[in-house]
Amino acid sequence: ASGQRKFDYDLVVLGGGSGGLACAKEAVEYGARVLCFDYVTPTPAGTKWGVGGTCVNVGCIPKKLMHQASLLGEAVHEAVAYGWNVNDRDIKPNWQKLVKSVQNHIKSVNWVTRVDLRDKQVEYVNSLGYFVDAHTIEYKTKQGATKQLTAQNVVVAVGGRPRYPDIPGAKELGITSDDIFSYEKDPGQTLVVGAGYVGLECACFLKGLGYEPTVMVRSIVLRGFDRQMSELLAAMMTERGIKFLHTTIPTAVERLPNGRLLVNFTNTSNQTKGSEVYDTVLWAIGRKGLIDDLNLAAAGVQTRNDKIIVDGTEATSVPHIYAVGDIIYGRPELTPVAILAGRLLARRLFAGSKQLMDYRDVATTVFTPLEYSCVGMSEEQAIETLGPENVEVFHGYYKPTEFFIPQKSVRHCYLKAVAEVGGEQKILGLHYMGPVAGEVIQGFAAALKSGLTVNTLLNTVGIHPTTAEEFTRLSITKRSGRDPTPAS
Ligand code: FAD
Ligand code: NA7
Repeated sequence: ASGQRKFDYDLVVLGGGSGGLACAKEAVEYGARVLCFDYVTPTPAGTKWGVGGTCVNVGCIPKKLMHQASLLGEAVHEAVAYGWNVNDRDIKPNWQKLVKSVQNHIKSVNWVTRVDLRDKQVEYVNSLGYFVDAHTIEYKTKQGATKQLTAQNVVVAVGGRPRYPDIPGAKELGITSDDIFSYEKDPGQTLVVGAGYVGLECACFLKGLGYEPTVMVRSIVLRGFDRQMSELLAAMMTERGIKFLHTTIPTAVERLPNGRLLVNFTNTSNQTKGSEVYDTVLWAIGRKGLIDDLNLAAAGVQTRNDKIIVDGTEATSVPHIYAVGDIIYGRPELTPVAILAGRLLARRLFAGSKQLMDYRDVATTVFTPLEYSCVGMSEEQAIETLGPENVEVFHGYYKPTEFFIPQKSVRHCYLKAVAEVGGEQKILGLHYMGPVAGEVIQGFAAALKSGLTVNTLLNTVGIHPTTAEEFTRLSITKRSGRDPTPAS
């Protein structure tokens, strides 16, 4: 009944990132008429990028490529121990060349995304969309005209952007993860402010590429993650030569006549003031949800802090307006979470599905040189939920076979399983620090979601020689007090 349609579109998606694109593309599969807005406001340093959102342009993808570049630098040195004849021992990366390769890949993904949208007949508008009322979205065309369109359903998937501290020089002189992956200058000596996973990952790939990063930590590293694993990770980073300024906050940044950046800071534990000179200052102090441009009040959508409140169906306070991805209050900020939530929402809206997004037990990885991956509860969460007497922790250090020949430090390869004490000893959380952690934990995440127990884990025959097999031979409990370090 096309002539009778009340709205221009069945679905308008605000934000063409991981969640928005997944939702839009799934919705057209079921015959919905879909339009997707995506617009990137340039950073204070002037960086901008194409369609696809954070993950593709300034998140997961360039981060993983730079992580890989840094691991390869390490591998070249190890290759010598393995008998490779590497003639030029002064092995150095070329930052500009790396950035170009990374950006070329991103541009190809932008291109494929646009072609995909065209093929699937998702209408794409490269403008900032905002509400006029609960069913009407307004935007400006490239020519400056103001246009409006109506939608039966709206999905807000606008994601977030890095925060800047409110101190002199922050925006003018500092950069963020939005700039670093396309940064034209060698970053040089870099101060990374913030010790969440973004800050640690950036510091690690910079170190691997030969720069001298310092991480400024306001309170603790990796708030929200398992404490023991986080401390182990920081110790591993320190051992690799990454400097930490603990309990320190920046107070001002100024440019010196020689072009370098003078950062003033205060150590909050003893109130001493200090300063240091760097080539680059990278803010990694968390992200802000992009609600300011949306005019949400006109639609009646409720927010908390800078995020949108949704129920178990991703519906906001206005029933036909939904939100998915990083913009949702209180959910994991990860690409696969945004994608699955977007896809399931489209199926519920247009294919009669009832399946809800399950935000529990989402696995994640911190891409530091020895990677850290986990799924389920941290040791602290388990103890808080069940009480210390009801939690058993199996743990062990291990030596990856491939570490022996280059005589790599094995002290930080560690894993643990957090389990219930009684009954079938259900596993509540798995934590792993070592090579290719994400690849190791992904399969175990499916097992954990299926109700994995200690018995099943220990009855699983490992694949030898891998690092993942260590999970099948965890025998030492923390409670036993036995040394979890292997004998040789
Ligand atoms: P986004 O992907 O941010 O997309 C939102 C889009 O909407 C953006 O393009 C934005 O410009 C646009 N937009 C905003 N407002 C409007 C508007 N009013 N109108 C039109 N368009 C608008 N996740 C992982 O799973 N693994 C990782 O390894 C990982 N690494 C990361 C590394 C970094 C450095 C960062 C910053 C993030 C990383 N993430 C990672 C997180 C991941 O990128 C996000 O969780 C994911 O991109 C969120 O998707 P989204 O759809 O919610 O939003
Ligand atoms: P996070 O995980 O929010 O981490 C931000 C880090 O920056 C954290 O260590 C904070 O310390 C620190 N921080 C925050 N504000 C400041 C100021 N003003 N000065 C100095 N240091 C500060 O953000 P990420 O960008 O790493 O990750 C983004 C999201 O992805 C995150 O929300 C996760 O859910 C997933 P604190 O511990 O608060 O003292």
